[in-house]
Amino acid sequence: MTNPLRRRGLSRSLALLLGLGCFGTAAGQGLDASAQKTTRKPAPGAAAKDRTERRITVPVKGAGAIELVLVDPGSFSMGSTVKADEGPVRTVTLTRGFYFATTEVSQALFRAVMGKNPSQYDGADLPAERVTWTEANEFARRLSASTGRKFRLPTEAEWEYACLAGTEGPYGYGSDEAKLGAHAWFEGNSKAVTHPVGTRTANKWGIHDMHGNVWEWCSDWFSDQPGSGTSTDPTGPATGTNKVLRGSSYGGGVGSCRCANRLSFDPNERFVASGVRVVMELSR
Ligand SMILES: [Ca+2]
Repeated sequence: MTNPLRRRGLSRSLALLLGLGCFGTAAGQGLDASAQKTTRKPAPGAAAKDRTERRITVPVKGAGAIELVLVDPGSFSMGSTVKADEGPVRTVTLTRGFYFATTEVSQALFRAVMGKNPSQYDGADLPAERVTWTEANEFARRLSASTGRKFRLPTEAEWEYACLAGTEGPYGYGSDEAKLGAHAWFEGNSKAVTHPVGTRTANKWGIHDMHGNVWEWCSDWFSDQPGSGTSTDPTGPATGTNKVLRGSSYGGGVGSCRCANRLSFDPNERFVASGVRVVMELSR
């Protein structure tokens, strides 16, 4: 029997790759709607080494190392009123610090850990793409096993917090759509292909490519009603049909690249522009 989600996913993949539809390019979209604010605190509960090292590299056999930056606990305004599934804007508190990879997972790193590379565009320093959520989750599990550290996919809240990087959004550098090309490979400059990870300007927390290049899987099940009021360390619904993707891709427009924008696919869908980003938990 044909899975209707897969059928729908294929057509959505094509639309998204071309920057069409509701994920598209409406100028001015969302510039005043999010009003995100962020406060940060020192990371409690972390081992002394993790509290002091803001940027670390973890060696990975066969792929050099993975670089991460420390993201401190804090509160921020999550979501926007631009699209129904992004709102309402609510206060989210993350009580634990975590390390966040400074780039998307490259194909060299993905191949070293997984022994395969599903990507359409071939290049060791290009982001791994056409990765299913199930594969992305397994990547994090194997990376943990081989390094002795705890890697996992980010929650939606962690991802959006790291994307905003203390700004009020809707982008991690502020609100000027004309500046997006300095920070993102998107439909305006990508020439419809992926580009080497970490080659656009990082956000204020030292993180690259949160806008564009490839979409990034999160651990949460998707809900079109992502909560309201306040929440602490949210992890999404207990069950669901689709998993969340964030950040848009080389085919996305300026509206699609907003920090609050959301997309979802079946966890076994091999979406054309789906990549991987990992977080690493602090040692205790
Ligand atoms: Ca990205």
